[in-house]
Amino acid sequence: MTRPSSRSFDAFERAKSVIPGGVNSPVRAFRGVGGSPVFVADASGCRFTDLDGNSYVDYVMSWGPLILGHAVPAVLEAIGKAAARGTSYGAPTEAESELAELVIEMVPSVDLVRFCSSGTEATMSALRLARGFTGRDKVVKFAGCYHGHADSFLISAGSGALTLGTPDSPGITHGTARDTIVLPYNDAAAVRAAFEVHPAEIACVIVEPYVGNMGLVLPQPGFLAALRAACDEFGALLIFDEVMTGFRVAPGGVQEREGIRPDLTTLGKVIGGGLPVGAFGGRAEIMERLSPLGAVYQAGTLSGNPLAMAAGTATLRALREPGVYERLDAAGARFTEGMDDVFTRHGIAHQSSQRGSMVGFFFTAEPVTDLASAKTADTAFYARFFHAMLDRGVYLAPSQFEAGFLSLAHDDAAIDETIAAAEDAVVSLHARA
Ligand code: KE4
Repeated sequence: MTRPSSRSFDAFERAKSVIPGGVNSPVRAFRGVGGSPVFVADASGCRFTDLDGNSYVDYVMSWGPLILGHAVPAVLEAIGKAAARGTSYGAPTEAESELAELVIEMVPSVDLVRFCSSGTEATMSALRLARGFTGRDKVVKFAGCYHGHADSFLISAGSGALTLGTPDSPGITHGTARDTIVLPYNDAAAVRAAFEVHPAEIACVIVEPYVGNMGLVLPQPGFLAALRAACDEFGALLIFDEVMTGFRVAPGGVQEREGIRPDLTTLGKVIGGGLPVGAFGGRAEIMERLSPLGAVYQAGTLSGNPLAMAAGTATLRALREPGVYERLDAAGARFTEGMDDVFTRHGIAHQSSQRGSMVGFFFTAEPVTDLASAKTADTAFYARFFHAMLDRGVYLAPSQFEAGFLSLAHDDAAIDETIAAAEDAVVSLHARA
C-alpha cells in the first residue's frame, strides 16, 4: 500500500541543498524511523495533506501546540486581525498583558510571567534566573528529559550519576557541563544524594513533570513531592518544565493535576497556538529579579509578538470553554484503549500511557519509568509500525521516544480510522515477519 511520495522526495532533495539535513529541527528528518519525510502542503482540523495529495490523521500536531487542531477559524481570525494592525512593534502592547493575565489565572504557581519566542529560550532564561536568585551555579536535570537545546541542558550523566556532567554535543564546554548534574528520572534517592554531596551549590532542579521527550513517561507516586521537599530543605528552586504539558494535561498543567507548586514554570507550544511563544513564570519575589526590575538580564526582539499573543489568547480562551478537557481526555482514552486492544490481541508486548490528550506507547514488555527502561523498546519494530501507519494515512511521531498529541479536532471517526489502520498495519507486519 505505497502512497505516492515523489513530490515530497524531490522537496527533501531541494531542502537538503540549502538547509543542513533538509530540516530546521532534526526530529523532522525521519532519522528515527528511516525513509524520507513527507512535506506538508496544508492542514485543517486533525489532518494534513502532503505535497502528493495524501491525507493523514496527525498525532504530532506540531509537537504539541495545536491542541485545538490545525487552522482553527478562531485562531486564524485573531492572527488576521492582529496582522492588519502591524506585525511587530518592539514596544509594549496590551495583547501581552491580556495573555499574561490568562496564564496567571490558569497556572497555579505563576504570579508574574515573561514571554519569549521558544521553549528553549524559556528554560534557558529560567535557569539563569534560578542561578541569579540563589547565587548558586549547579543545576539538576534528569536523563531523558529534554528542555530545549541551550548548552546547560545538552549534557549526559557523568561516569557516576552523582558526578558532574559531560557534554552531549560538540560545542559545549566542559566548564558548562560541570555545572549540570544528570540523574535518573523517578530516582528520588539520587536527588537527595546529589544535594548531600552539593548541599549549597545547586540552584535548581528542572524536570518534565510528565516526560514527553522519552516518549510519555510518568512520575512514580511521590517522586514530584520528593523533589519539592528536597528543594525546600536545601534552598534550591524547583522548575517544572511544562512546555509540553502546560495547558495540555489540565488548564493548569501537571502542577494543577498533581497539586505540587514549583517555584518557576516554563511554558511553550500551546501558549502560542502554533505561533512562536515561550514563557516562564513563577513567584513574584523570583520574577522581580528580572531586568529591568532586577539584575538578571533577559530580552528578545520578538518577545510578546502581537500576532503570537493573539494566537495564544484565542487558544487559551477556547480551552476555558466548559467540557473541553473532558473531551480531550475522552479522545486520548479512545486512542489509547484502541491501540492497546490491537497490540494485545496480536500478542505485541507494549506499555502505553495517557494523560488527557497526551499519549504514548513503547514496544517493550518492561514497565518504562526512566531512560534506561525506555531504551528497552524495540525501535526497529516501532519504525516498521510507523511506516505501515504512514502508508495507511496516519502520522505518528517519527521516533519511538516522543509523545503523541490529540486535539479537539480528533473526533471519534478519525480515532476509529486510526485504530482500524493499526489493526491492518499489525496484520501486514506479522504477515511479512
Ligand atoms: P522549543 O525550543 O523547541 O520551542 O522547546 C524546547 C522544549 C522545552 N521543553 C520541553 C519539555 C520540550 O518538549 C521542548 C521541545 N519539544 C520537542 C519535542 N520533542 C520539540 C520538537 C523539535 O525539537 O523539533
